[in-house]
Amino acid sequence: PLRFPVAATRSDPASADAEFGRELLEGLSRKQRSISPKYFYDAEGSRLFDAICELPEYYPTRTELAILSANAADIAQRIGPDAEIVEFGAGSLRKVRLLLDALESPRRFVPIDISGEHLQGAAAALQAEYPDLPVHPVVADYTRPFDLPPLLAGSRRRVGFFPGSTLGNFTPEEALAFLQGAAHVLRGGGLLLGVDLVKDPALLHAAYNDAQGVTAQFNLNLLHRANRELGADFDVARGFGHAAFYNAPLKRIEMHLLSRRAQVVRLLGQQVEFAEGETIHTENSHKFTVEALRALALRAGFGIGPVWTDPQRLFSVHWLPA
Ligand code: AVI
Repeated sequence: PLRFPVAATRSDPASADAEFGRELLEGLSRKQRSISPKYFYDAEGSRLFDAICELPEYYPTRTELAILSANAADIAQRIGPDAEIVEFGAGSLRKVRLLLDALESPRRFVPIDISGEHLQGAAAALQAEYPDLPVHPVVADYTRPFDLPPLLAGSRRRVGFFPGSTLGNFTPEEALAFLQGAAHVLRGGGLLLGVDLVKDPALLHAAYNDAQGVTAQFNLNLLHRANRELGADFDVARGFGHAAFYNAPLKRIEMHLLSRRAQVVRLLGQQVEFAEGETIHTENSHKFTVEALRALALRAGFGIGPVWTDPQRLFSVHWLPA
């Protein structure tokens, strides 16, 4: 098996709970308290994220679907025949259907996701729709090393699919490391990468502060999760609120959980004091220019292929040969 990426510690879903507790305590002890956005995605968080994708304000999902559907033939030609498609952060598997339908002879589909329950359900539904396509789900945290199944006999190349601008949730260093690992395991194939573009901050603000408050629920679910899994006593209903804003110099949306009052939270035998207005930084969602994304891809060892965008240039899909 091929190890991805070529680095540090192993991913072990069995120890995920212990890791959440450890990382949360560690993150809460920093000056700017923070926690990795990967902990959003328990079963409830994955469900809430799917609901975000349907919101009128959240343009990335429908825009990327439109780009993929308008350019499916072109994209399929770049990918070529007999490829195995590896999807990173597979979620509900809606977008890959557009690819699979356009491809001449996909050999296998390997969806990778951190949320095991969600992945198994989505993969089983996809398998039922594509009975002749081998579907091989891998439950893993793809920010840590994990094993990819070896290519099947008759497969010619591996092609990565990383839609949704999830790359933007990494720090710039993590994004580079991820792309370097991807370029390594996808050598001879390529990566189809969807990233959100820099745009009018008002549109960005609305997308992360939706009128129905689903994004707020998604953000606050992290605290519910800590209460459920770690026995913490966050007062989610009254004690904390959702805050999201565009940080223009760093070209990113930041999401925070804001303490509405001075309070003490008990968590894993520790007491954590919050001042009124203090925040836990839960997510960055970086926005890219086409040029900046291409420069990053080049540094990571990819070549540069075509980019497809929508008429308003809200979102971009890149073909990066490896
Ligand atoms: C998964 N990821 C690309 C989403 C984003 O837009 O950064 C997560 C999200 N956060 C709030 N809304 C959606």
